[in-house]
Amino acid sequence: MVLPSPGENCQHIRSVRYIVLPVIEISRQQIETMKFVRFIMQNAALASAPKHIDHFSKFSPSPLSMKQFLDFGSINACEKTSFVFLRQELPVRLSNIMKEINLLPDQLLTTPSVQTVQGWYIQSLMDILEFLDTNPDDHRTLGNFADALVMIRNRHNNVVPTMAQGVLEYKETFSQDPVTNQNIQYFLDRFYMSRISIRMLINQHSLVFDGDTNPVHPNTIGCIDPHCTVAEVVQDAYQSAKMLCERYYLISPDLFLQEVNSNKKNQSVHMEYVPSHLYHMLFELFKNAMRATIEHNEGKTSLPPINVMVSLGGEDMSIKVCDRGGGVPFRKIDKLFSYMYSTAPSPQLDDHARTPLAGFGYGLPISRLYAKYFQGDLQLYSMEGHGTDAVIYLKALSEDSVERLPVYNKTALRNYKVSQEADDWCVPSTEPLDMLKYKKAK
Ligand code: W6P
Repeated sequence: MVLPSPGENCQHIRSVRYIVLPVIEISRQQIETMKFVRFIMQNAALASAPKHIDHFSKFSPSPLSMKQFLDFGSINACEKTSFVFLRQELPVRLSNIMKEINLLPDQLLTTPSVQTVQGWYIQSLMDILEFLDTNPDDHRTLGNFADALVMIRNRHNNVVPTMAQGVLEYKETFSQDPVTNQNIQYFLDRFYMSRISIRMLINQHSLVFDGDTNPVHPNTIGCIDPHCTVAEVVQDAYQSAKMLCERYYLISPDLFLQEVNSNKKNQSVHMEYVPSHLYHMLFELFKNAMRATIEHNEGKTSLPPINVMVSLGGEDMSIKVCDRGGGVPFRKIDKLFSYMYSTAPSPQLDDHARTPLAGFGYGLPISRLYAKYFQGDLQLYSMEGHGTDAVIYLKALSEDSVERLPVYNKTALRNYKVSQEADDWCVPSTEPLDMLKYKKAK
């Protein structure tokens, strides 16, 4: 193929009075040729992706502790250190989870949605690999890297709804059996946990090294508040849920908040944490608690309040959100956390006025992942007929708050290869046992 060389017929000199302007005139044919060349070159670059994925997936991700995150944002570390760490660690985390995407059943892997998501991951991996042979001492490198991170983060903004679309297509064509549910659950828990961790790394780098302090929260280090006042986040999340609730139901239950600090009596509870993660979890729990409270107490003149207890111990910082919304039967609790069972067509397509306060989408399973991300958990204790207690468990000590990351290894591979036995317990018979048969046999 012959490429048009500049100077032959691309560039002309046009003089306008005394000013001489070089003007690049390119024919449509040449534009098409250039587009084609770029397309081929990009694809050639993307074609090498599997080789890179194989290489980087051989490394285990390196979980960071809360303390290490804070160190990156203090005098101990600099942007260069962070850059050198991230240009290795981000490809490792991306490649580890990309290996698992490839293990999805073909009918899910080949849906347009999952293909789109996979394309984003490949593109982002290649974007970061560009920096492997750049000079960390060149300040332009650091600037370009920061720009690349912003672009990558934006590229992946819609991963959750796009994956949900894939799951929707998959479950419409295939059975919704417990084995399928279990496999989707296993993958998406790991996939979204990996995503949370990658976004955390990107956010920390961009927030800490953008040169400004956060004007609203000047003491935060990136998105970590070293002195996060838990009760304040509870109040914020409650207020937001209350506004949403009143839009739909015109009323909302009150909040009754108590605190126990077993370490420093009569002092409010503080911890090193990511306020946005805590807010996300609490907002989700409040929406659920409010909906249950209102729907269970329809027609009554007063609503029972939502009781919240914040408790700091030596090891745990726990938050319990209690509603008297009639509870959920035990059989259905796991389904509240199931990606497959809670994937419904977007409620936007439905009657807008009746958009439910909560109950659709991935709010609960993803909230639980936020809790688990720094070694905590989120559990529901429900009593059908009465109400539900939701408890967020977090690590009180920052040295215990270490990222919990999936790793692609033989065990993970095995979990995708074997389809877990559906059930190895007897199915109770509906017919009463005929004891007469056994008597005769004696
Ligand atoms: C319910 C169901 C639920 C889920 C999560 C949190 C609170 C509640 N209450 O009835």
